[in-house]
Amino acid sequence: MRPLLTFLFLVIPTLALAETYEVQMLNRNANGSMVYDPPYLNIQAGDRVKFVATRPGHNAVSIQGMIPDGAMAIKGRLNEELTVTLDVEGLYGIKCTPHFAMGMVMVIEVGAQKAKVDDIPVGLPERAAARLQDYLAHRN
Ligand SMILES: [Cu+2]
Repeated sequence: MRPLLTFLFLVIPTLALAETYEVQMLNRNANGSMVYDPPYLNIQAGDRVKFVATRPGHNAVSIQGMIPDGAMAIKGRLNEELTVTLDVEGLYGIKCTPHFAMGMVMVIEVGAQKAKVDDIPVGLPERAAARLQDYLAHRN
């Protein structure tokens, strides 16, 4: 009996607390054009992120160098609604393949908010890098 109870106490809170966060993929909002909304998320390990193809022509793909060690890269197809479970803590950078150069990127921090601007890889398109820096600087 005791091991079963221990198991239930460990597993049930995790299942009950896992949340799904929706991110819209948009051509435009009040923050500009070619944007994820919201552009920044701070979630807990085990939570899910659902990329909603609100407008056509977008996707959600991991930015190289912005995937935590041991985490799977995110690879969404164009126009596809994609739900991912993020189990590994750390910093995730997401880009829209066709609009990367226009700055269509977002940041997800799983666990503690400890990413720094220095964690953004060098060599990204200028507008993408600028938005990533802005999102990290203005998180709350
Ligand atoms: Cu796009």
